[in-house]
Amino acid sequence: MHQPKGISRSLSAIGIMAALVGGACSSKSEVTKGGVGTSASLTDLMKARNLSEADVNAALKTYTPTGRMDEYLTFASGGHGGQVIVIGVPSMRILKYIAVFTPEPWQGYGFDDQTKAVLAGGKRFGKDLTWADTHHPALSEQGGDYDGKFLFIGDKANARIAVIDLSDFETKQIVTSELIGGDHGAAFVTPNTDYIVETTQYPVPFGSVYADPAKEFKDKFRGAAIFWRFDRTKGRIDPEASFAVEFPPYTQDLADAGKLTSDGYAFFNSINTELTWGGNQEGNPPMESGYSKNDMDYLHVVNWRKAEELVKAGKAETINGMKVIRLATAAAEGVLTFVPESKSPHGVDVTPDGEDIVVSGKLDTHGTVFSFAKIKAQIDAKKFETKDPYGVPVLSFKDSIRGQVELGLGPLHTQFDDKGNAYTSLFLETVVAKWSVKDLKVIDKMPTHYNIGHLVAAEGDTIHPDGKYLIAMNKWALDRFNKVGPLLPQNFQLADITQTKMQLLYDMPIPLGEPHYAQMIKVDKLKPIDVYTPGEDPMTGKRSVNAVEPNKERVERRPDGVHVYMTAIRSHFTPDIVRVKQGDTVHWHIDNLEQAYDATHGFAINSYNINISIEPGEHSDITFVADKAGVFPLYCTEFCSALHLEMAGYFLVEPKI
Ligand code: RUQ
Ligand code: CUA
Repeated sequence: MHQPKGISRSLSAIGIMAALVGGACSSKSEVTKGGVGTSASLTDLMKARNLSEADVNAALKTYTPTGRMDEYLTFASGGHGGQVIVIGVPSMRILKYIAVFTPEPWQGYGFDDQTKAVLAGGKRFGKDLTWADTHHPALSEQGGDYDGKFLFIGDKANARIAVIDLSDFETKQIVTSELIGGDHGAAFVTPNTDYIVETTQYPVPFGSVYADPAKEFKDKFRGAAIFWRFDRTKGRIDPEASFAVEFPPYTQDLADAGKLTSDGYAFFNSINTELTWGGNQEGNPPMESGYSKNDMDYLHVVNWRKAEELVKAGKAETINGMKVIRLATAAAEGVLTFVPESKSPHGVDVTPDGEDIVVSGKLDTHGTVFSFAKIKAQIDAKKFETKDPYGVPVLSFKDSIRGQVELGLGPLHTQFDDKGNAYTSLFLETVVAKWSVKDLKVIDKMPTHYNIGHLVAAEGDTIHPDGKYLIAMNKWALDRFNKVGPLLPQNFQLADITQTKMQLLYDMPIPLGEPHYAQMIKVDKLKPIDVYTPGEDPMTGKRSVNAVEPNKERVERRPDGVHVYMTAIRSHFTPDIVRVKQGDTVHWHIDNLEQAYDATHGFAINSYNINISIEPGEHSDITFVADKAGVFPLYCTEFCSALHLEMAGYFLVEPKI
C-alpha cells in the first residue's frame, strides 16, 4: 500500500487515530460503568431491539466489522439504470455501481473522449441511447469456472452487449447489431469465453425493416442467436469474427451454454410457437393468451461448434454487417434442433456436470430435466419425430427427458450448490425450492418477500458451485422497508445454504432499476489494480501519446485547435488559468500525477457540462468547442485533501470581435 502523501494526509491520519482510540475507550467505559456483563448486555440489547435468537444468529453471519472484507462479490444487473451493482457478501454492502450503458457523473463516464467513444459503440441507427434494460451479467470463464477477468452484460431493450474489465472495474466496449431488435438470452458465455451469446426476445424483420405483422409475421419476422467472438488477449469482442444463427419468430427467452459433456452446444427457450404478434384491437386475442395456446414450445438446441465450421466454410450470409447462418442451412446441417418443452418456459439452466438441462415453465408446476445424452443420441441417429413449419427437426419430448420434478407454482430460474442440489425460484409461490438433482425431489422451501425472480448462489452456475450463500432477487418489497412512496425498491434476500434447511439472513433494498440476474464470485479470483501506471489511458491500457509529465504542462495552439496539457496533484491543477478564444476547438489532456491509492481527483468546468474523474496515474482527454465566451471556474470535484477547495482555476474564453 502506498503511504498517504503530504501534510494534509498525515494530519488527517493522526485525527483518525485519535478518534479511533477515543471512541474505543468511551464505548468500553460505558459498558463497565453500567455494571452489565457481556452476556447480560447482549440480552438487554436483544430485548430492547426485539430480536430473537434466530435474528442474532443471522446477524452474526452477516455482520462485518469495520476493516473486514467480504468473502464473495456479487455482480448484479442494475436494471433500467443501465449499470452493474457490485455487492459484498455476506455483508451486502454496496461497493460500486459500474457505469455501463448510461452516462454516470461520479465516474465521469460519458464525459471524456474515452468513455464517450465506448457509449457511441452502442448507438443504433445513429441514435444515442441513454438508458438500458440490463438483465443478465456473465463473468468470463475458463474451463467452465469464473476466472475473475471480465464481466459482460446485455441490454434487453436495445440489443447491446458490454464488456467490463475487472482489472479496473470499468466498461471498455459496447457492441450492438442492428440485425436484431432487442435481446433477452444475454449475456451467456461458452465455457472458455470463446463466445458471448446474445439471443433475441421479440422478433423483428432483420434490420428492423418495415413489415406488417398481420400479413408477414411468419415469413419476415425472425429471431436469432448472436455468438459474439471474444478476444481474450485484447479484452474486446471482435464483431468481424462473430456470427449469428437465424431462428423462427418463436420469441426466444433465456439461454445457457453447455459445459463438460454438453460443451459445444447451447440451449434456448422459446415461448411463442403459436406465432402470436398482438393485435388485440385488430380481432386477435391479447398477446398473453395467444402466447399460451399450445401445450408445448420448443427448446432450441444449437450446435455452435458446427455453426462455427459452417461460417468458416463460407456458408453464412452477411446481413446488416453480421454473418448469419440462415434457418434452412441451420436446419439442414444439424446446427438447430428442437425439443418440445412445457409451454411458456422461462429459465433454462445446465447442471454443473453438463449432463442435464433444467427448464422451468412459468405455467407448469414442474421443472423438466432434459438429458443431454438422450438429446444427442437422437440427433446423431437423425431420429426425428417431426419437423416444424420452418423445416427444423423436432425430437421426441419423452425420449429427451430424464424426468420431472414437482416444484410448485411459477418456477423460473435454477442455481446449484456443491452437494448435488438445485435451487429454483418460484415466482407465484414466492419461495425458493431446494431439490435434489439426482432424485428429482424437493428437500426444502424458503419463503421470500416477495415474488422472487432470479436467484443467485455462490458460483452457482459454474462447474464448481460453492454452495454457501444464495440471494433471492425479489421483485416486490411491500412491507419489508420504510415507506418511500408508491415506487418501491427491489428486495435482495441473502440466505445461508450450507445446511439442509435454507436460512434467511438479511434483506437489502436495491433502489436502482429492476435488477434481474446476478453472479457471485469468490473474491480471491479477482485481482483488481490499485492505481494506473503514470500516463495510462484506461481504454488502451497503455501510456497515452498525450500523457502530460510534471513540468511539461502547457497550452499549445495548433491547426486543429488549442491543446491544453494539464496535470492534477494535491492540491492544484497546472496550469490553473487556461486562456482560449471563442470558437476554438479545445483538446484538454489531463493527467493525475498521484500514485497513492485512492488519491482520485475530479475535474469540472462550469457551464460546459464537463465533469470527469481522474484516478491516480490516469490520463484523460476531453474535446469540446469553446462556443460561449466568458469566465468559467474550473475545480476538483473529489474531496482529495485539506486544500481540496483551493484546487481550482479559471477557464477564460475571450470573446470574438
Ligand atoms: S429474466 S427475473 Cu431477464 Cu427472469 Cu428477469
Ligand atoms: Cu483534487 Cu479535490
